[in-house]
Amino acid sequence: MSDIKYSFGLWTIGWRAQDPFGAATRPALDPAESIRKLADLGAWGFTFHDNDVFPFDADESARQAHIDSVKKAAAESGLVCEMVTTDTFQHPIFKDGAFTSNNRQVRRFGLRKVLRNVDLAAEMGASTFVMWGGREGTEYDNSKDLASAHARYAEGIDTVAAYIKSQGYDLRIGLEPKPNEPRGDIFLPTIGHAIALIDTLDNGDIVGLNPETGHEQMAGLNYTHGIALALYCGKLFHIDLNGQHGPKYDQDLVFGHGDLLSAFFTVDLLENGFPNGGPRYEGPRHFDYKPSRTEHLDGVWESAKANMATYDMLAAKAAEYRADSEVQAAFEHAGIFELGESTLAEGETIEQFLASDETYDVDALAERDYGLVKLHQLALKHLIG
Ligand code: 3MF
Ligand code: MG
Ligand code: MG
Ligand code: MG
Repeated sequence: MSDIKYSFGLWTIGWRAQDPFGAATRPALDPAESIRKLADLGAWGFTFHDNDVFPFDADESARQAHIDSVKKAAAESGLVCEMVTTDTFQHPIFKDGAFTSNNRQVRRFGLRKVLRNVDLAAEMGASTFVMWGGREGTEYDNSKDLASAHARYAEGIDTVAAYIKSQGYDLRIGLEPKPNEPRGDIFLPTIGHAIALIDTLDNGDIVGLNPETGHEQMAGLNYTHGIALALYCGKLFHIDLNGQHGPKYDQDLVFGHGDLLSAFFTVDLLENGFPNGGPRYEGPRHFDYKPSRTEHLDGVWESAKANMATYDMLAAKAAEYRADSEVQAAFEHAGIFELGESTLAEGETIEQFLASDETYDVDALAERDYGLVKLHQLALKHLIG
């Protein structure tokens, strides 16, 4: 196993494989046992929703007993609690949303649940607090005043961020976009939508993104492009890696078991950065996948290992790809390094630019061959050759 910091949500391996058409196919796992098992398999960290660890209706002593059991397993196994998130989607009270429910009492209840969980995240030593608003959305476009819904969403996120600051917690919020499922349309459906809303917040400096591979691909989008934009904007706070085959239901396959080429370029970006330098992702390589419903407990742990093994293999391939002088020459030929040069010269004003008598050989420029197919074939050669 490499020294890459891999992390898993307790709800991933803990998923009992119930779906809209069938009952669970696996028994419940004890969170503390899962933590020990993940540590044995070589993972570095874990993450959880409040209700992955204690039930929604747990009384104070039961809640504390569950938390203590997880803390003990973490301390004994050395597995790091790096992110905590809140379940605002399972209980029927959230059927019309938490922060964006039309019902103000539901919104106040949801906010209280999230703030309580911020305290728990800080207590657990997590550095990221993820917010996936799975029920924030609609089935019908006339279900809500859509401006008020976005205002309430922004208000909720800003309130949580303000609370984190007021308590002096070392936590940043990662919003997780998803286009649909369980709602027909979920608010903040993509990375770009979330970045736009963050820009309107008073406390947006500690609010960023937790993009999930499959969620962007469900929207027909390119995950690597999405996390590149988030990095460029200084907003890639955390990631949910998994596999997906294009726009359909949220498959949550093992990382690389969906679009493998896309997974290769995701790993290449995460491990090797942009060819011309720039911001790097420093957080854990976190998996949010589901062991398929066909698998029993052996398959659960095999699939957990498969995420890490696939990432390791892709990281090794991506390192060879970047180190290959033929690839670097193809980068040069393609103009990838030239794209790192600013279009206007340093200090050149718009007036100077417009006044210059620079001419362009339009025919020659139009005939330029970028060699991008050759470059891509080199990537493919490194991936599967
Ligand atoms: C749903 C998800 C969520 C989020 C989680 C926070 C249940 O499609 O991806 O998992 O990832 O709520 O990380
Ligand atoms: Mg998913
Ligand atoms: Mg998901
Ligand atoms: Mg996720």
